[in-house]
Amino acid sequence: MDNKTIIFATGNMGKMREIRQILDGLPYDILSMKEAGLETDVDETGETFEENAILKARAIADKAKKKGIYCDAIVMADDSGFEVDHLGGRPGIYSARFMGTDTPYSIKNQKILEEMEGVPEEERTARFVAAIACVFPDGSCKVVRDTFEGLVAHEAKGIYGFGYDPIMYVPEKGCNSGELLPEEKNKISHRGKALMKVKELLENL
Ligand code: ITT
Repeated sequence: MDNKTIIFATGNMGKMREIRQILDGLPYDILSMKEAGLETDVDETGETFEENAILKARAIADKAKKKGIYCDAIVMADDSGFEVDHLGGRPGIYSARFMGTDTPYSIKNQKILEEMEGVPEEERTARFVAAIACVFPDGSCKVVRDTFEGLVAHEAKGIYGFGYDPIMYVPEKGCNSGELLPEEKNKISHRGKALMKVKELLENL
């Protein structure tokens, strides 16, 4: 039997790489929205990760419907971010937009490290959060969420991952998230754990 299709509504290649690694082995072809010819800009006007994930997935599902393509596909979207407790949860849902979307992460990360200078260990708690929305061909929608807990590091380290990975220290691993090999990060990350929940949903369809 032919594989079914999952379209992932993301323009972030770092996310897309992780999603493919984690969902590898499922009987689904996984396409980015660009590969499906369904690229679109979505205003992330929601106030939560969940709301924004649903907005992104629905926008692409609606576009597919209008074009009359991929009508049997499951459309998914990830809305995620880095929450720093001492900064009142910033950058949070604004993680991609923090200091401007085109600003390099070396600069965004440096800014957070500066804002956290002198803050004691017990107040450096932070986490990555991911909400993943799945829109099914019948129009129904499910959202899952998970977190990846850590501390704001004292310096940026590591060449793996993307975004804020270099500045989150992961106590259980004794290194920063940016120093974790992809397969190690995927086992414990917000996105890895949320996608395991998605796998369960798919297995029970
Ligand atoms: P799409 O909306 O196209 O998926 P985006 O990058 O704009 O891409 P979000 O609005 O969900 O996505 O913002 C997520 C941001 O949070 C991302 O750009 C990173 O800055 C940060 N982030 C999320 N997951 C991360 C991870 O695993 N490691 C490092 N940073 C992460």
